[in-house]
Amino acid sequence: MGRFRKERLVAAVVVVAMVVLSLAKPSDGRSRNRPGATAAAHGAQSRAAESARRSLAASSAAEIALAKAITESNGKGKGKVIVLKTDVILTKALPVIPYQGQLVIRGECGKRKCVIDGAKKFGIFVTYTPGCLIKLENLEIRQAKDGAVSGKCNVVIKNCLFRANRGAPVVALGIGDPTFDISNTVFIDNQSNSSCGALCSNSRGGGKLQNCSFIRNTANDDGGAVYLWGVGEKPLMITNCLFESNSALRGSGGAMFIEPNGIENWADVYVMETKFKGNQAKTMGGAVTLVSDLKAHFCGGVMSGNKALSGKGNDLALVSGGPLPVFVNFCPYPPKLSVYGVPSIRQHAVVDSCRLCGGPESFPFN
Ligand SMILES: *[C@@H]1O[C@H](CO)[C@@H](O)[C@H](O)[C@H]1NC(C)=O
Ligand SMILES: *[C@@H]1O[C@H](CO)[C@@H](O)[C@H](O)[C@H]1NC(C)=O
Ligand SMILES: CC(=O)N[C@H]1CO[C@H](CO)[C@@H](O)[C@@H]1O
Repeated sequence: MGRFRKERLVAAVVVVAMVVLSLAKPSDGRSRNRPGATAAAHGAQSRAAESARRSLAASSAAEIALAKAITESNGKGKGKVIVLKTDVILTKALPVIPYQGQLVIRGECGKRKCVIDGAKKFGIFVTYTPGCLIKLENLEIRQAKDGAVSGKCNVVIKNCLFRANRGAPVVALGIGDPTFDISNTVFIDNQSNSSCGALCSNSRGGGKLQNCSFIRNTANDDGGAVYLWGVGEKPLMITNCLFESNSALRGSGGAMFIEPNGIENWADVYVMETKFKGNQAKTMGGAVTLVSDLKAHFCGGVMSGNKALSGKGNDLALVSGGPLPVFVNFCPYPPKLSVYGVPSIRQHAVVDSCRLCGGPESFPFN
C-alpha cells in the first residue's frame, strides 16, 4: 500500500521490539518573533501558537508510528511494546489489529496518563480475529466514536482512564474465548446507543475487574456500565470496584446486567468488596440484573441509593431465563436490599452464607 511507503518516509522511530515515541525536540520559538515586537502579549501569543504547532506535530508523528506498530504487531508470542510519550489525537482510523497481533501500549507521560483521543470521529483499537492480545497501560482513552477497544483479542488494561467515549460500548469483547483483565482503571461519562455503557463481553473466557470505577456511564438498553452475556465455565471476578450513577435508560441493570449464554455449567460471578451507589434502570434491577443459570456471590460491599423506575428491584433483579433459578449468596448477611424476582422471588435461591465467598479455587460447585 502506498500509504505505508509514505509513512516510512516520516521519521517515526520503530524498533523491532520497542517503539519509542518521544516529543519532537522543541525548536526555538522565539526566533520566529518579528523583530521589534513590543507587547509581551505578542510573545506569549506566538509561544502559545508555537507550542500548539509542536504538540500537533508530535501527535501526528505518534499517530503514524502507532499505526505502523499495529500493522507490524502480527506474530504470535513476539509481542510489540509501544511506549507512547505524547498525546495522540487521531486524524484517521488506526489500522485493524492483525490476526495474532500482540500489542502492548504503554503511556509514559510523566505523572499524567498519555491521551489517545478519537476526536469524536474514530474508533480506536479494533480487531475482527481471535488470537490476539492487546494490553494498555497508563493511558487516557477518550472521545472514541463507536468503541475504544473492540473485537476478539484478550484484553489487559491497567491504570487507564476511559472518558467521554460515545456510541458503542467502550470495551467490547466478541463471541469466543477472549478474556479480560482490567485493573486500577476508571470508566467515566461514556455512553452507548445500545447495551453496556462501558464494558461488554460476549465471551466465555472469564474475566477480572479489580480496583475499577464505573461512574456516570449510560446505555440506552441493558447494563448501564457492564453487560456480560457470555459468562461460561470460567468465573467472573469483580473485586474492590465502584459502580456509581450509571444508568440503563430503557433497560434493566443500571450498573450491571449478567446473563450466561446457555451452556451446561452454571456460571459463577464473584462480586467482592464492591460498591453500587445511585445507579438507575428503567425496567428492573436498579443496580444489578442477574439471569439464570448463574451463581452470584456478593461478599462484603455496599448497595445504596439505587433505583428501578418501575419499582421492581431497586437494587437487584433475578430473572429466570428458563426453568432454572438464579442462586445468590450474600456475606456477611443479606443487607436490606430491594430485590425483585421473575417470575417470582420464591423461584430463586437467595441465601446468607460466607462459606461461598472463598473465590473460585475453594468453591466446589458444578
Ligand atoms: C450511535 O448514535 C450516533 C448518533 O445518532 C451515531 O452517529 C452512531 O453511529 C451510533 N453508533 C452506533 C454504534 O450505532
Ligand atoms: C488493588 O488495590 C489494592 C489496595 O488498594 C492493592 O493492594 C492491589 O494490589 C490492587 N490490585 C491490583 C491488581 O493492582
Ligand atoms: C463528554 C461526553 O460526551 N459526556 C457524555 C457522556 O455520557 C453522558 C451520559 O450519556 C452524557 O451526559 C455526557 O454528556
